[in-house]
Amino acid sequence: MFKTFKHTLLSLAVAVSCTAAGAAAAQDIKPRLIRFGYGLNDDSVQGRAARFLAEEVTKLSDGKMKMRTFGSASLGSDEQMQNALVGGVQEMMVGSTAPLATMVKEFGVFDLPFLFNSDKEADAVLDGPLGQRLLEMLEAKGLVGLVYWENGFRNLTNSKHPVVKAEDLQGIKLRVMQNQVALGVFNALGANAVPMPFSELFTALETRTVDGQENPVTTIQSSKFYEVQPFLTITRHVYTPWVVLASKKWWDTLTPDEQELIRKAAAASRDFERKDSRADSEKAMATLKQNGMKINVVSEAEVARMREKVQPVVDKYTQELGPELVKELQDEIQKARGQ
Ligand code: TK8
Repeated sequence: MFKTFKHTLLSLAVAVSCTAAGAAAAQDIKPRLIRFGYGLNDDSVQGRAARFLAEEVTKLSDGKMKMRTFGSASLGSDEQMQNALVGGVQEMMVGSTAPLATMVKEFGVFDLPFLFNSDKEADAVLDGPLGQRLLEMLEAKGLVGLVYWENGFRNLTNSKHPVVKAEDLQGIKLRVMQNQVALGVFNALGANAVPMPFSELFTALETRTVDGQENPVTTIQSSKFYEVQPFLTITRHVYTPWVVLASKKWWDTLTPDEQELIRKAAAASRDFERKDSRADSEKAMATLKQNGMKINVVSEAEVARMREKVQPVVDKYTQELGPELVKELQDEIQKARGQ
């Protein structure tokens, strides 16, 4: 009897160690091709981070999973790619939060002006419970939100004259991102706001279909807007995040190991991208100056006047987006500010 017991124990131990070794050696990862699209050109923060992400996926999967990156909106504008992901005809992308607001209106909170003061505050809110909850809201719409990259604090450029005060925006045809909040805010500031996909923007500026636009300095530099926009006003009016997205239809076909791998690679890309974006901002400012842009920084007193001007539309959109959500966002920013 003792012998049988010992034998049973032994075979149990063998069985347990076999399963453990098997799971560690061969994760459930299949050969996959992932198409990853983005709107900026290859030589941009987005391009560099996309290549980093692709390499990370290769590394973690021992080359089984391959990511092909497509820049310059060659797979479509942010909106078009979002739809392709929902339809399951494209696997992944990165794009701004603004056009996501047409699917999950709450993403419009990031277009409310003058909320964040620093990238530290933005990181804390985005990586905190509120940012994560917004990502989860995408699932019901057919998208998996993985991580936030930094697009950054937006500034104004135009081809007419320096913008020193809000009144200088009067009559300026200004391209804005495609959602109600962005449109309402810039109209309230006195501009003539024109919603348009980013992919059409350079040509629109060049042909003077629009007079101006707003984007972080990294994008103004990498998209060469300085060639067609002599005036830059540092306003930092909005902090726009980018979201790395996967098609839910496609995501559901992945094994848990594959999903975890993509999540891990995405988290690494976020850290890489934010660091790169912040370093690149300083370089971009220098390049813009060298290329002859006339740069002014809007004064604090003027920001206060702009805030006053937009307050009625901020109140209106706060009601539409959800007063509790906006309050929570403001509280989280305050908390991050105190730390
Ligand atoms: C790139 C856009 C861009 C955004 C915009 O596809 O639309 O102005 O700032 O980064 O997402």
